[in-house]
Amino acid sequence: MTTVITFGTFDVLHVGHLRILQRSRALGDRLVVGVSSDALNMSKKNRQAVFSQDERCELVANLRCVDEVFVEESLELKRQYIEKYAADILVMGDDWAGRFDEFNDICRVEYLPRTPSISTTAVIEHISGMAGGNA
Ligand code: C2G
Repeated sequence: MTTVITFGTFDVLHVGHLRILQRSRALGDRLVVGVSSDALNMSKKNRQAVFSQDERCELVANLRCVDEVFVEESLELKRQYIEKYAADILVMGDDWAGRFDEFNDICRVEYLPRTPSISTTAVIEHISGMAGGNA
């Protein structure tokens, strides 16, 4: 049984998120996802997530390709999370390429290409623009 682990905020869930989770799951038999806490997201992005960590966990946990979720409290705890969930493969989007190579001693580290032309920021800007147009 091959366990895959990946991490992310997954705010305003979109098809780029879904596809990387599907591609991660296809590398093994079980997919575990660390969803960034609200505090970790704020420290990474300097912006409050639209959906709370409980809502983001609920959405991700109920995708067919996801087997288990937990709240990622700190970027510094990656090694502990990989060991706790006995992950064989760590997947990250290629926006993080090279940043997690230090974990090659305990698992395989894969960086998958991001889906082009979609992001949480773009969705938020799109909706903000629509709201402005109707005002
Ligand atoms: N993603 C993607 N294509 C997009 C947008 C996002 O493949 N168009 C991927 C990202 O590369 C990431 C995952 O979806 O692997 C989640 O994206 P974010 O929520 O932006 O996650 P991020 O803030 O990069 O968190 O421990 C590391 C972090 O917690 C990663």
